[in-house]
Amino acid sequence: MKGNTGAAATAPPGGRVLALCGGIGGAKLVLGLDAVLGAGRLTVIVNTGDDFEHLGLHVAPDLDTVLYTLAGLSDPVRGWGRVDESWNFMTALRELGGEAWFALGDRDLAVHIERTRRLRGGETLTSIVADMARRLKVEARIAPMTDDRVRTIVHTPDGPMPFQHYFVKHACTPAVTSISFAGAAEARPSPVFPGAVADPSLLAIVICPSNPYLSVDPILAVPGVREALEHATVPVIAVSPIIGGKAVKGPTAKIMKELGVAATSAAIAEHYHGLIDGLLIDAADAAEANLVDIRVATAPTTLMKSIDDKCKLARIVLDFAGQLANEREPA
Ligand code: FO1
Repeated sequence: MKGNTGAAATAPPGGRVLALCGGIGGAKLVLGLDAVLGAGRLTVIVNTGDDFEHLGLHVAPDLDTVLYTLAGLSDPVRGWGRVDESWNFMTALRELGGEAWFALGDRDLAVHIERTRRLRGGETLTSIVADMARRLKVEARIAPMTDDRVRTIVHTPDGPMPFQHYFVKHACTPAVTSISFAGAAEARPSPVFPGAVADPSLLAIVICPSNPYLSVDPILAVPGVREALEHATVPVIAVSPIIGGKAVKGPTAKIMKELGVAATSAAIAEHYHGLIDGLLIDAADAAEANLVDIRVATAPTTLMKSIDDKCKLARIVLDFAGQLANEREPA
């Protein structure tokens, strides 16, 4: 909201929201935003730095997590993969001594096979995801951050590791010394992104409570994305993934400590400095609000267990965005 055009304050109630998202944690808020906004008002740009080629297939875990979550098909316990999954393929693969460290369920496999076939036929990831979402009756617009190849590399004392090797094969155990995004400098944003940012009915841009280092930074590393957020004419709001010094799930707090950063919401605000207008934090961290120089709102909880929790948090995010837009002086 750096341009002060007042766009969000005057936007019609039917305006749109653009969300930047990684996997499981971010997808929960995306589900709440979609439910609260109503049909077709949400665009989600998803991290593809976690994508990898495995068993000859193009696997896109964060895209699939968002797709399954919005389609009501995600496994509620694991958070990734499909509900009511069966594992015959993995059992048979293990019997053959195949590479079985990354679990591909039988139903999930269909998405990887179909996506790989279409990519090999020359279709873009943006087009494939849009079509799969339509077939699975998802009304939100889901797009990858880019159609180009960007791969998150986790640097550790044992050497560089492709993301899924660090995350799944090594269960996030190695210490992280730095993170890089191979191919990002040459990548272009998905064609969905410029249109979504420039949409005159856009109300807000939301950075979901995904891991800032592993899930959001790859999106911001695609040339043009960070700049678009910096110059956005609507409020840019992040939801902190940290509660009381801990991450709800995953290695966010561990990585922050390893990178020499305190695992606090104040440090999240610092990480997104110059990019966001407001940070939404959990009431447990309310004391940190004074430590940062951007607007902070507190939610009674940022934990999202039930659909009700997700909708409540989404409403708080949207109210916060509305407040920030209204507080601006007229152009
Ligand atoms: N996570 C795991 O911890 N173990 C797995 O075997 C695994 C398989 C898997 C298959 C498909 C998929 O879409 C996601 C999968 N994930 C698995 C989750 C994935 O590694 C993470 O969600 C992300 O990449 C981090 O956002």
